[in-house]
Amino acid sequence: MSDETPNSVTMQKDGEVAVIIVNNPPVNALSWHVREGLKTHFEAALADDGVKAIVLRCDGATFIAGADISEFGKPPRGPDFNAVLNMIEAAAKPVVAAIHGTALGGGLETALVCHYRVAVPSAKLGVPEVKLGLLPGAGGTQRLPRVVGVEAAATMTSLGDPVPAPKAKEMGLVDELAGEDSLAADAIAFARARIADGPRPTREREVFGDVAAIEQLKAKNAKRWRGFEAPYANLACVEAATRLPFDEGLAFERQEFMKLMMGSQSAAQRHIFFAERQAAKIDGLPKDIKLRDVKKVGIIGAGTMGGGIMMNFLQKGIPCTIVEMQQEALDRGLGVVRKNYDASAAKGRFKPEQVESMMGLITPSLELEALADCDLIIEAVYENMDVKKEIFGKLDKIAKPGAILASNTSYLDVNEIAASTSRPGDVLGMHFFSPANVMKLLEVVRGDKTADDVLATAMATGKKIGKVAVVAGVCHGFIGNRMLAPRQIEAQKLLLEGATPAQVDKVHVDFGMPMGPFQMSDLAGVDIGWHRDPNRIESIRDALCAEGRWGQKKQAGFYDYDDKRNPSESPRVAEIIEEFRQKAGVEKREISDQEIVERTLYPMVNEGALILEEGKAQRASDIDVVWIYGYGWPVYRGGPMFWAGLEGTDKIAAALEKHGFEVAPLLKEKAAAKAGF
Ligand code: 3H9
Repeated sequence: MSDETPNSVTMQKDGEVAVIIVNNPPVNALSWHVREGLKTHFEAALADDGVKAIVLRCDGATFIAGADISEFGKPPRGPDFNAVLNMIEAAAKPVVAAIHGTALGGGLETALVCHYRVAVPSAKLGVPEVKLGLLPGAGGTQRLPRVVGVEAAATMTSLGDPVPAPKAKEMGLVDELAGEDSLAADAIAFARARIADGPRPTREREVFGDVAAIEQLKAKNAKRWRGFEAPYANLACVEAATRLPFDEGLAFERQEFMKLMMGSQSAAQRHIFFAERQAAKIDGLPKDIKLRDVKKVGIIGAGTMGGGIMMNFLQKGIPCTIVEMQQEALDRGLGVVRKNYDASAAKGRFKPEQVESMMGLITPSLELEALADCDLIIEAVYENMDVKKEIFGKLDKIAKPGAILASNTSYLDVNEIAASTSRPGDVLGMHFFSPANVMKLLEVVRGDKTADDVLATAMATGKKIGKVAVVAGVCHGFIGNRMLAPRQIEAQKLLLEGATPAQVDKVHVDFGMPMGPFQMSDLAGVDIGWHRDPNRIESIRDALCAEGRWGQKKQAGFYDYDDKRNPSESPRVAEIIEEFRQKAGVEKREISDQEIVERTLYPMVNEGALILEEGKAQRASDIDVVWIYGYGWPVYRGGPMFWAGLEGTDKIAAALEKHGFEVAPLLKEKAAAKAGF
């Protein structure tokens, strides 16, 4: 080891047991110096005749949480990981992994070359590489089926969800559960007791279980895995383990790992891993800023949004007061919340008593005055500036000093709302996405006068309720909806020129989106934001609305729907489009799928560039996070701004110019440099 090598691995001795300890905060990732330290200390322990057994454990919050993802794509440094693992597995003395926190990815692979595993009950073990577009590339796909069998190995690798230690014990992945506070001592005692048994190399064990489980997993998850490469590569490796000798299986795994590692999907998924964590950081704010307490939350409006927002807080045990104007609306809203919880309970997600205790946290009221003791009040009434200003004006007189006043507006000017109070520093936007209890995105909209601690508290609150929170600046539609607008406008123009709703939607679904612009419009309601004058018909959408084609809820929108909401192409919509085409004097022509991409997806990148230029998003990766978690942008394409880099910003700028768009200066700059965002 060189002098500047961090001392991230150390060794202690307890009689005949050597204890090798990893300490590489924050998550004990397998950085180059950890691999080097493991090699050095295992070699020393193996060479020491006084050592009869070895324990591997970690200091800090967790066992090894995986390879160091920040090293991926950089020139290799330090010893090869597989070589280190093979050395540990070949040890002539029993090696015991002592696991707390999370043993993930390369961390579990390290535990799998140890001959035995001891874990505290709160530990979790898993191979989440698939979520990074990868597979366990250090023998995980070959060793797991030898320890837990084909079905469990296939499930763990292809889904990537960790297994709690007690379940891992049942599966044979953990040999013994240790005391929650006595892992170090228990592992040493366990190792001492294994001296007589000797080593148990995993590679020498037989693969067991039924390979049919792999096909069953594929069938069950076909929808979830649409477009993804990694789940299938994981399964191919587990399948290979059933028929290839260990070393050949390892070579196959290596080859598949490298394919994924070099591909764009994993690059995109790794980008999102870091982007999601980066989004939580607020530029220019001290990390240790004092947050305000949020112990009680007020919600104004018991509609779909208000009820959905409240559910997030109830699930975290935070009491909520919910206010509506009419008893009937309040009852209806609470009824929906209960129905949702009962449905979740029926699926086993909650116990019936949990539902009761969550419902018990609600204080319903018809008076805004009931919000006087709330620390955070979220207004979720319909989109009307006058109504919102009136509510905030009243709240100003009711809310206690220091309470945070948030609007769930999806478009409106948060500064104007804040100006209707005498405390604009306490006001900001908290824009949830529908269904608010399910969608992970939260846009936290920072007004010109929003106080730093208010912003930081809203971001931390978002995290607490399981959301991925992103800071947005005040502008029409903030980040997500602002970028949606040019896409929807262009999609309508394409209809006039000759495309059909089904063609446009198919291009988006093939791209990996959960639905296309017209399917989305039908689901959300074609009438949202409509002027409601059936005689004023200025667009295809106006014509649809005037005929009551308001989307799925009316069984008619851009598509026709049957009783089960199955869509079919609508002859009436085709007629409406044709009428409009003639009126507008537009000649019908063949529209290529590529043109649909260029005119609906490229303008989103352009709008994203404007958002960045104007400082309405802190960074390009925040925009990606918004689209992944708010709109279902395929994670394997990394979000629109990351995708722009893959697609080529020069290609995008040129196509936008060709189609008559004004290209954002930042996009032009990136295009000239052939750079991504
Ligand atoms: C792998 O192992 C491939 C192998 O098969 C080998 C093939 C040859 N590397 O999430 P947090 C950072 S692939 C580098 O906020 P938590 C993270 O960015 C890997 N950095 O904490 C953050 O940094 P910052 C398989 C990492 O307590 C900080 O640590 N393993 C890594 O909520 C704290 O993270 C995985 O996929 C890493 N591996 O959750 C596990 N992990 O403070 C990925 C974290 O600067 N990690 N960081 O923002 C996790 O799932 C969670 O981090 C964990 C802790 C559950 C461990």
